[in-house]
Amino acid sequence: MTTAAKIDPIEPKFFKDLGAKGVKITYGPFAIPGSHDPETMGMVTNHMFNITMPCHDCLITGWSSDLQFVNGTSANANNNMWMHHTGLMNLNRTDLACEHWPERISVNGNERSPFDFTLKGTRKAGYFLRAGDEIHQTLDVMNSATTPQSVHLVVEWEFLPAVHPAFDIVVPVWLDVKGNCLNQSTGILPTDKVFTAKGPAAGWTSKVAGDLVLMVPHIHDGSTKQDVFLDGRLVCTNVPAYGETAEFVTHRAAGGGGHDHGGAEGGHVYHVSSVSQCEAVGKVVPGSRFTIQSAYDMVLHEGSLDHHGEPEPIMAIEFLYIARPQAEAMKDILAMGPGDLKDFTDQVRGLKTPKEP
Ligand SMILES: [Cu+2]
Repeated sequence: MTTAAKIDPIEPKFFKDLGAKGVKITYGPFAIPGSHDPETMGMVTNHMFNITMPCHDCLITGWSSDLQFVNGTSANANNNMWMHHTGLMNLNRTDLACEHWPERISVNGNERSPFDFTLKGTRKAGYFLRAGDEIHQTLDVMNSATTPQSVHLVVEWEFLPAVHPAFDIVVPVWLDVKGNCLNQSTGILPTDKVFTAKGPAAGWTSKVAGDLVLMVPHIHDGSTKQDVFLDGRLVCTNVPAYGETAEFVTHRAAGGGGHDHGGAEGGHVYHVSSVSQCEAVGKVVPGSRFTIQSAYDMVLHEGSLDHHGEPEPIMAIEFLYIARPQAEAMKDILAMGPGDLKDFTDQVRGLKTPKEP
């Protein structure tokens, strides 16, 4: 499916002196049925192939994503629209953590984490987008209202239109408590309230060298903190904030159910509104081993319910962004073939038995 997109120039924030540009790309619209729709229950997954990107043969230096109603106002939990998940993959490359899959570039949820590989213009690093690369975007939207609502996904991209020789090339790594190919059990039951989910002890071991410039987590409501270890040493703790603005606060309806993320009592429910990131974490060398653990407390912070009103499975993902020396990174990237998208999607949908990584 090709999705219509509208492109508007915006002012770049960083590296204007090096010719950086900004664009706002509006994807959609996406019509989401109401929560009483028997087929979808208001949860729709959109798979967008070969999405409109800001540039090609260029460096993507950062982006931020928002869900907006078609009139341009913000669509968020307070008006029953959830950017439940959005994920980017490069179909023309293979993944560093799960090598038969396409390269997973990022994952995000309603926390709407920004991505900035330049650390506010202090670090020359960007993601190389090659001419011909096809970027696949998954967008899960959840409508917890009983009436249908239509939204756009609005992404503000920042980029250098050509590959600047002074920039390192950022490569993404998906670290997950479930394992490198999502194939380990966390041992966490939906009824567990307070727990620490631990990823496999083997973790992910790097074959490349570079600087770990940025770490961006994705967790769900109930998270209290997520820790990442390098060779057994704690190098990053991500802490979520809840309900920082009214957009991220919902009200429990008496006897509410469905998507309302609440029980029978009245009151406010505070949802994850941002999660702290880790920057300029340090050097990565071949053999560097990363492991992850993620703490949840559903007593302190009410967990999310799925569209059947059941406790939603937790997630505990950390994206590692490693800035590699340009020549080495380019050589590896140009040698990569496409990944197996079907293998990835079949596993995410639970249609197949996982392969070992
Ligand atoms: Cu998630």
